[in-house]
Amino acid sequence: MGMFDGKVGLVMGVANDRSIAWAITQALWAEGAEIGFTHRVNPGAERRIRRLVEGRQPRLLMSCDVQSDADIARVFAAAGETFGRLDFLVHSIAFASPYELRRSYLETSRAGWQQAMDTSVYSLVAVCQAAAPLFVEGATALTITYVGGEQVVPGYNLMGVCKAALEHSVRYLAWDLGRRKQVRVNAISAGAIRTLSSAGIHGFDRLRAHTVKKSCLGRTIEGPELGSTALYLLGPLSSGVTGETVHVDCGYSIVGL
Ligand code: 0WD
Repeated sequence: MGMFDGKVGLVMGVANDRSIAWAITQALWAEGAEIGFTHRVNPGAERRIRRLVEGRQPRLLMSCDVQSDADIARVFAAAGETFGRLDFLVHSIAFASPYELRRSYLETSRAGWQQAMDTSVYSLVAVCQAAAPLFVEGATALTITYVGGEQVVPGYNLMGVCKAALEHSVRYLAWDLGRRKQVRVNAISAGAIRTLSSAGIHGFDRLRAHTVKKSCLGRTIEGPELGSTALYLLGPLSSGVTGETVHVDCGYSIVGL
């Protein structure tokens, strides 16, 4: 019997088979969860995710631009019609223009800031807001952050500031949703892993190599390690845990130099 048998949720942010959201999906499926998916509004993104999930024939697979309130409303209305409720929600989405990420933080433009904050931070608030009426008592939400939100990681720049805001949003959302429906909201702070979006981070390969040198375990993390921590945070084993950022980074973030 799976830990997620009879549970249904939404995973937002599978771009391809290297996505963190995909590692989480596989862990959830292995434990019996039913999952609906949203992908970015882009024919390539749709093709890639359709290919990945077709064997499972998900009842919900829709595009959703998280910068659009109308899109979010459309998706959660469909989730309501299709599933009638949500036991969990995975938000694995971030974006900053590569142009902004190549520049120093000092040179961040207003438009670049707004786009990055909107896509990477406000989107979590927006989707939790839309999901709230569907969340069952004790439902869970999860997002993904990075140590660049706590410490200066040269090259991570604007996205680091987004992650700081995201982590604090997790705490405020944990308060609001916890008081309302015992809904828990947590974040995984993931170690560096090669995906479509991390490829946009300047010096990402150097950063991964540094992880091997600096982390307690002397290696980088693997997708399944993110999947298993997601199972813990989304499921009953973490029933007393909310508003937390759990580091899954081979101990990288606890080491000073
Ligand atoms: O090392 C890493 N890869 C780490 C990633 C370390 C620590 C944290 N993270 C975070 C990212 O910042 C992000 O929040 O994990 C989350 C997932 O990132 P990922 O799995 O590394 O990246 P990817 O597979 O590219 O998924 C991010 C997706 C986008 O993919 P594409 O490549 O198609 O842009 O975020 C989605 C999109 O699917 N996305 C959007 N979805 C809806 N509306 C939007 C948008 N406006 N923008 C981006």
